[in-house]
Amino acid sequence: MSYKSKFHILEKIRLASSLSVEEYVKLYDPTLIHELGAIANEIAISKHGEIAYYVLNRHINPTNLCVNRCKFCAFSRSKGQAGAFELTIEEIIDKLTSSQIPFTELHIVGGLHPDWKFEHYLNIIKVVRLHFPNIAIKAYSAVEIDYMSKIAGMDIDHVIKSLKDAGLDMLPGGGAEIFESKVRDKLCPEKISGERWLYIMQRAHINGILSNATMLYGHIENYIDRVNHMLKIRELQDKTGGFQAFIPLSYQPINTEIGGKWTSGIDDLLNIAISRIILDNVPHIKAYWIMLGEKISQTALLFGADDLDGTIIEEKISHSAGASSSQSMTEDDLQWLIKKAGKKPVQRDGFYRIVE
Ligand code: V47
Ligand code: SF4
Repeated sequence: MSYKSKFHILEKIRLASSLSVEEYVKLYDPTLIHELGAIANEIAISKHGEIAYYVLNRHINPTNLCVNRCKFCAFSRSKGQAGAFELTIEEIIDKLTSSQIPFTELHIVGGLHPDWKFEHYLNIIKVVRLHFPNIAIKAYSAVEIDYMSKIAGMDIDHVIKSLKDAGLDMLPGGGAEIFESKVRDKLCPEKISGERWLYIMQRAHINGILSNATMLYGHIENYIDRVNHMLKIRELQDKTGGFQAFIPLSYQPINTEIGGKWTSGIDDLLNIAISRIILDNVPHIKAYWIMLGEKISQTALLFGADDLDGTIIEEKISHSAGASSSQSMTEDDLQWLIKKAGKKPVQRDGFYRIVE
């Protein structure tokens, strides 16, 4: 890109003007990383001051049995395959009650189990809520919600309302992958379409359930696919305002059917900065340290991210695919990473309320 055209595009971003898809795509240029990082950091500061959030949270996966077998997923198994697991509700509660960390947010996602009924998915939420009345329960991706509506023969609104009555607070942002159907058909042909994912999120927001949004990048997509993906999230956010955070998920290639390479640090940071710029209507950009690694996610706090996520405790999805980060971080570690990025660590709960 010529100096003139770089200058012109950066000037437009500084004036908070929207760019065309082609112009956003041009931002994926390593020579722009300093300027984009500085602009994205300014946007984050204008929204959150010098704060960077972390949360005491826990992940749990009730099962890795899945009737979809996405080609980037090293976590899922078919029935009878080595490594397949399904936790009983008692086992889930045992794991949760034996956690050392007093978590305020619980993240529950898993596979599309071939035999479980909707009532089982519902009971998991009911029993967890009974044992943990005060935590935020963030459970079931849009893909799981769609599956529940199929196995229960219920419409999406009915599924969401039943889960909400059982104690669900919000939906995680998984399953979005890349909306572009040409890519999606190659990555995960059995998965719901991008349009369906957006529809389910819209219904969740309308029914009072907030959610996150993700984008899986660094596999076979191109920059146009990434930009279009984020623009679709921005468009829905303009209508509902229901997305709390955007989380770019860097592809982990080990043990997957499509294989491929790890993302580069430069791509990770550019992507964080560009997402902060495009998604100016989404409050938070999460640098998910589990996938980005501790050092890149810390650096991302100066590139537009304002949330490191949390203690996690147990992570299976990206570690099945070779993630080399640890599975858990202490509160001290999270605070240290944030402070060393020159930001003020603030503990949040699932709704981004400050925990005193
Ligand atoms: O939907 C699967 C992704 C997602 C791989 O909402 C992979 O707060 C990288 O959505 N490499 C689940 N990614 C994780 C997720 C999430 C994580 C943390 C926080 C939140 C939130 C949501 O993981 C899946 C899929 O997109 N995934 N395989 C892989 N090999
Ligand atoms: Fe199943 Fe989700 Fe893995 Fe796809 S990404 S195979 S839907 S667990």
